[in-house]
Amino acid sequence: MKLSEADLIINPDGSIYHLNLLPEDIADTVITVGDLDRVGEISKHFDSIELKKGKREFITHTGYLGKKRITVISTGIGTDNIDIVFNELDALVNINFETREIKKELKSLNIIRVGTSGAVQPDIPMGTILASTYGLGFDALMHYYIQQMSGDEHSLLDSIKSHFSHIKGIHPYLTAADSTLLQTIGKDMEKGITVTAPGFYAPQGRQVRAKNAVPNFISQLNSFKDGANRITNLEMETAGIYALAKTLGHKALSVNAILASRVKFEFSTEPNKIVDKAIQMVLGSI
Ligand code: R1P
Repeated sequence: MKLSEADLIINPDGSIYHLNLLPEDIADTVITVGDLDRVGEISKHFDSIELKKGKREFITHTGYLGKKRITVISTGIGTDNIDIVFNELDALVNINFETREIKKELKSLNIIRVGTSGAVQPDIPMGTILASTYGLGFDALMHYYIQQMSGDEHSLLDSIKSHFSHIKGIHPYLTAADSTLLQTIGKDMEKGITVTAPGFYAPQGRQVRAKNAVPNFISQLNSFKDGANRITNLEMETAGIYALAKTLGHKALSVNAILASRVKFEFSTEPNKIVDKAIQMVLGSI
């Protein structure tokens, strides 16, 4: 089937619409970050950088760490941007841009998020590096896609839905991390379920001036338990990354640098050091 020019927009120079990248520009291992400035903080560790490109908030550096070719790309904030980045990364490897047809042999990328996050459990201090066992989406992205779920994901999601059933308008979705990436890159990291929120303030339980509709949000998150599974942290991309990666046949892991404790009302005075620790752990095991 030939994809139309409106469904898949290719720029006149042959690059994909938002990311401004050509198919040959990306490696099979991709690190995603929210913050544009973090792209350089990662690529400065590369032995060589082959390209730097960008458009809007989507900055890309591709290079080599030893013999391994790696792409680092910024997504900006939120699962709406994850929709763009993941569909366009997938198109770059799995669609023939000449014929606009889906390739017969599909490629599976290894995608690792290095992002920041706040802990919701009292025993997870600032400075922790946490690998998300599951991404739990409180946003709406995956209501627009057909998601294939495993039996384990279904039963954990059922238990989560009943815990949060009294909160109006929340229809969560859930996806597990890629088990190989979790056991390798995530090996020495704290683990837990990461909640992906559709905002930073009230959707993450922050009370500033606008009145929150959901009281005690953080204690509702940290009181959930199902066997060994508990909710450990909050951020804004992981659930979309896990769910879209799996839907498109890619492997994903989200690594969270814990900058804040939401139960102790603390924010780190040295956030860059914590992010750097996460970067070192990922690059050391990639
Ligand atoms: C909010 O400040 C942003 O920080 C976190 C959240 O997921 C959100 O994107 O991650 P990044 O530091 O990777 O952007």
